[in-house]
Amino acid sequence: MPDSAHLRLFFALWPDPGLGQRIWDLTRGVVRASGGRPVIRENLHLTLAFLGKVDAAMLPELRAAAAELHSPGFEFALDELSFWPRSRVLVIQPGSCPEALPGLVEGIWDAMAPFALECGPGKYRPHVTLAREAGPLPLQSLQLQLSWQATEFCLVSSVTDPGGARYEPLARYHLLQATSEAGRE
Ligand code: 2AM
Repeated sequence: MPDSAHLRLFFALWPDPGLGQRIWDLTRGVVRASGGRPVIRENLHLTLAFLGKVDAAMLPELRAAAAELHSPGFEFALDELSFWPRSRVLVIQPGSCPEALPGLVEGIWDAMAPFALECGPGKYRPHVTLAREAGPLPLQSLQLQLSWQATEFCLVSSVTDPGGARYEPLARYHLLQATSEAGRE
């Protein structure tokens, strides 16, 4: 039965449609080869912080807390394909990432600290999940780099439909640009 009193929330970087399409196009071969269940193109994202089940009444305060963050934007490349055997997912991840990415994640968790949430910070491994219930693959690299210019992050609600997970962005937050004090939400 749907539980309207609670939301399943996470913060994420969401690719713009062009980047989402490039990730999709470049990874179809490897996704097929993995034998896994592909994540649909609209759902491709990079989670920053998974909050878990949250009392819906806390949403306004939680959004306001996130809007207080003043984190810089950054750029990174998704350039490593991996199979994670424990969760049986095929992922693409940055081989290296600027300090600003874990810095943003830390800032989000600091901002969430007053809310005593179900989930908290764990070991952070930035990745985009491409397929679930996948099988192992020989190590391989992508022919092209997927460059991601992170200029904003989102608060997203995860809804489980009969057809699978559906993600609804609830709020967007600008990351600061080097030349300007970016606006909020
Ligand atoms: P995944 O893609 O690696 O499965 C929405 O479910 C997003 O939150 C997904 O990106 C998912 O990561 C992540 N997620 C779900 N449950 C999680 C958990 N318990 N800890 C960390 N991230 C989680």
